[in-house]
Amino acid sequence: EMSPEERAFQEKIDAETKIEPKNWMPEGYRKTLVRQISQHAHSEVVGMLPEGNWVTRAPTLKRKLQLMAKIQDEAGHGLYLYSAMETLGADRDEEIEKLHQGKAKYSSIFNYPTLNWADMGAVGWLVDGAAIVNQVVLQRTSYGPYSRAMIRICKEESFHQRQGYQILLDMMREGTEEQKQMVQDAINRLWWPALMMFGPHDDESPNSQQSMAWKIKRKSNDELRQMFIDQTVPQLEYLGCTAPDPDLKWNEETGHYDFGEINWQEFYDVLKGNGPCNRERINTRKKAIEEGAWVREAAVAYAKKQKQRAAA
Ligand code: FAQ
Repeated sequence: EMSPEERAFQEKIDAETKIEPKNWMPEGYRKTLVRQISQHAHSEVVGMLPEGNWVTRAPTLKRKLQLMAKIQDEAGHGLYLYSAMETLGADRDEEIEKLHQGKAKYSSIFNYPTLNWADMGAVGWLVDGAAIVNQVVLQRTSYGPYSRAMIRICKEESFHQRQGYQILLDMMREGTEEQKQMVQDAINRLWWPALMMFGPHDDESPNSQQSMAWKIKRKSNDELRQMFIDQTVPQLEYLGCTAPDPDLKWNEETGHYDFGEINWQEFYDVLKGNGPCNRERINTRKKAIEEGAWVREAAVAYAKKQKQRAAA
């Protein structure tokens, strides 16, 4: 049975009124949001690493600047999201510590390596592409601060998606035979991991039902995955590439593409920390925090000094 507070809360949700930090909310709603938003923030931050791998090897100065700008955007997204999470009473340092101890999840996709320059195109096109499909819907999520963070994030992600696709188009149109093969190779490796970003099938997704009722999630994992496939396959064909999925084909009757089954064993292995790069990613983040400690200390000392001067 719902308490009167809970009923009033659900009525607000049903009426599409946003829930704000100081409003009453069920403990489960708060916990679910802290879980999802912290995982989302960690994903943005760890998500910088596969692309960071190519900053020193970008083929031209222009490409390097674009890549650096994109990576900085991801850092910014992480910061908005940690702030949104803090409005729920969660502690940023504690949540980051859980990440470093391997106790917190972040998107499975960032545990795969980026092996050639075409991966920078494929990450922008497929990974940011999948992220947008998920996040456009999250602009309508019921929690105000999360929903507002998504609006700006989506604008930046669409720029990322286009710059990624442009890298691939240039390689396919003007590249050598070897460069064209690099594009196909990047797609072969990242295609299935991109589809895994949407999470398990709806009937295997323990959080979906309650999150949909609370309108934290507005569309299900399988619905979003299908939307992504439907919008991406024509772009794949325009590139002149193929997907590593023999079952991928247009279905006249449903008006959607049919596609093959994801390797769920691989998905759960990556979630457990056993993907190709999990350990490397966490170690890199820990090292970054340790090596940046002096910068944070200096900033705090400087702020203190300025405050004392202002008071004097
Ligand atoms: N990876 O019951 P559900 C980006 C976990 S985009 C890892 O269905 P839920 C941009 C799930 O957390 C990527 N874990 O869960 C960028 C749950 O675990 P828990 C970030 C996954 O929450 C681009 C368990 O499996 N985007 O960063 C994954 O209802 C390029 C059961 O699953 C977001 O985080 C996965 N793929 O639905 C940055 C979007 N899938 O906590 C740099 C916001 C599922 O119970 C470069 N998040 N799990 O132990 C969401 O929309 C949802 O959390 C889902 C999962 C849809 C990801």
